Amino acid sequence: MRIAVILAFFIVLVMATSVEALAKLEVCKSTTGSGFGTFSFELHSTDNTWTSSETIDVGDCQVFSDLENKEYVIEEVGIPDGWSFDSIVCEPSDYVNIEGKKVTVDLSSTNYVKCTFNNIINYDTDGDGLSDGDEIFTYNTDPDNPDSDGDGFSDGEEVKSGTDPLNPDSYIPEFPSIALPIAALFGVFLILYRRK
Ligand SMILES: [Ca+2]
Ligand SMILES: [Ca+2]
Ligand SMILES: [Ca+2]
Repeated sequence: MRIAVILAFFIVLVMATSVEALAKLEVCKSTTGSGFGTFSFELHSTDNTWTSSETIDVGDCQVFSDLENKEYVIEEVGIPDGWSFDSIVCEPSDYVNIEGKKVTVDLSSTNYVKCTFNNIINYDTDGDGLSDGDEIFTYNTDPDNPDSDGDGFSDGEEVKSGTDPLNPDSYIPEFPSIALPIAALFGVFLILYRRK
């Protein structure tokens, strides 16, 4: 009788340990530079028995729980205008393989991995040398107009030279760029004239 009880105990123990624990995957969205945006992700197990697609807003996380202990791929597929991809950081980092905008996570060795996809706001729509994000959030200039104050100098040039890109009375002095070559030419002519 006692042997049967011990045997039953071991059978139950073996059955309990052979049941795989379910795993959890957390995908988070961080950014460099403030702004709003909704980013799209495609997820699937490498054997394609499980697939999902999600959109995640800036600053949010999405948890996928009750996953089988196998390998999963997460890929950022939709990046809104004005943003570009920056990096992926996963914790723990031992069970992941990052390739560009895609990460393969091995949930057969661990039950939980959190991956944070970082995007950077840096698209320069009007080509003035300032990113849309910098124009909107830092300089208050127009991301669709290379010369917001219409003074003939681009927003990028003005920021670089320290003049106000929103004030047409604040512009880059033309004296050094034009006066110096004219003075040099004048000097050359004067020398040539005196030699005659
Ligand atoms: Ca710009
Ligand atoms: Ca601009
Ligand atoms: Ca300007």
